[in-house]
Amino acid sequence: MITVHHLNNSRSQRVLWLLEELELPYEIVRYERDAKTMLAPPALRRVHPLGKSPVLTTDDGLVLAESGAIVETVIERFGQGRMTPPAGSPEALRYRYWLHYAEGSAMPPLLLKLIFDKIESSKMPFFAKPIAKAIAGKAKSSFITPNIATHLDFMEGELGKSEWFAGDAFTGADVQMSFPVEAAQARGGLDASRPKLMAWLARIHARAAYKRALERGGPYGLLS
Ligand SMILES: N[C@@H](CCC(=O)N[C@@H](CS)C(=O)NCC(=O)O)C(=O)O
Repeated sequence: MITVHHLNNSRSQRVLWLLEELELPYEIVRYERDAKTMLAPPALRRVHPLGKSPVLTTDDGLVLAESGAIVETVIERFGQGRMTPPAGSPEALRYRYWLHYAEGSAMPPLLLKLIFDKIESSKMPFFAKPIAKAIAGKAKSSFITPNIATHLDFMEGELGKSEWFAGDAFTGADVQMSFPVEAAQARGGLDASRPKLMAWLARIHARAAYKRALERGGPYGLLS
């Protein structure tokens, strides 16, 4: 049996979605973020030393973290050729590219945005507030916001070439890309001015497996 160690409102939602797409049986062990810090509970460290979600475990002793590695491994082991382009095709290279790009390139500026937004709005002594605001504002205007925009333009352009990230077929690359694109819509300025990305989001959200994964995973804040 496959077990997904699932943190609410997190990247593990896309692992549930992948398993629903492949119609594989799985169980969920749930973890709740600390309401104040938003961090995962210590119990997750007993599953994997980093204590982050997702982690996937199997009865035969596999303990796998890192969502890109999970998506790739699940498709390789259990996909029976589904959700991955034919080996050696140009699409296979694109598939690999997006699997890495999602966490390696797209997420870092979005995470920085989240951190600096929090710094701006967090409680602190009154005399520190203007300094913190000025530093956060400068980091966002000079680096973070333009970087996010460059990534969004790039993704928009790529989706102008084909319906799905790796080509004309829906693959694990679309599952892996869902989190950064959803995060960009929630807090990175993605809106109707990038119609290809918005249409792609509408397509993934309309999939029956995506909806089933939401039902099993529970509330998913990035969509609200
Ligand atoms: N690159 C990792 C990131 C894992 C990660 O940061 N997960 C977040 C959830 S979206 C987490 O567990 N946060 C809680 C914490 O850091 O305590 C992946 O894609 O799996």
